[in-house]
Amino acid sequence: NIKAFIFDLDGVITDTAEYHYKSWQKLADEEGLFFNREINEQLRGVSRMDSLEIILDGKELAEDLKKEMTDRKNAYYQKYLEKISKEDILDDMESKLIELKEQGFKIAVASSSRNARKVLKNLKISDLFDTISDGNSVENAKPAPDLFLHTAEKLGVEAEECVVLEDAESGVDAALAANMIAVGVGPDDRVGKAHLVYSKVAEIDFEEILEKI
Ligand code: G16
Ligand code: MG
Repeated sequence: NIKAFIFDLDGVITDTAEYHYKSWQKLADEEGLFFNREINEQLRGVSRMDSLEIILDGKELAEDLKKEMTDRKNAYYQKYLEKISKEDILDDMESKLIELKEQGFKIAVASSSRNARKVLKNLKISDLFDTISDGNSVENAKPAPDLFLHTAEKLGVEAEECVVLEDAESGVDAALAANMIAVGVGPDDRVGKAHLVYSKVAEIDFEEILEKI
């Protein structure tokens, strides 16, 4: 008996991946670190510090230096965020969200991003959600189930009553670990472990999801 839909932000509601990419690329260039789009793909849904660790690829640095680097990357990223607006909502996601609410479902955002509230504010959809969880909400990032479990608790529903929409492998893993229904958005080699997969956001069909699960 599904009561709530929990949405990942980056890759499901909007696509800020390109801005993350450009910001990491700038930092990597400044630091002489090897980075490209292929490595960037591995950062999908991964927290800021975990992303830096992937880029460092085993290279050990002092904690304060790593903190300075992630702060610098975030400053570049926030510059891009100033430019985003309602037009950056993917496809017909806003009308889909409104429809789910009208049908009586609770809806939430559960993003790894510490900038999630800022992004939602600029997209002008913050008020639609019953609750918003972000990169500050729990200690253990995706693929740990914590962020989704925390979100279900705030919604007042059981994990089994939640459907999670995710574009990242780490997010699908987190949803499955939380004992929720996982709907993947993207190629099978990325989100194929989900209960149901759509290749892109425009194809997500909520009626079908409710029928099939
Ligand atoms: C998003 C992105 C990730 C990013 C993470 C942390 O997660 O997909 O690439 O590294 O947030 O972002 P920030 O540096 O803003 O805290 P999600 O969960 O919304 O896909
Ligand atoms: Mg995502």
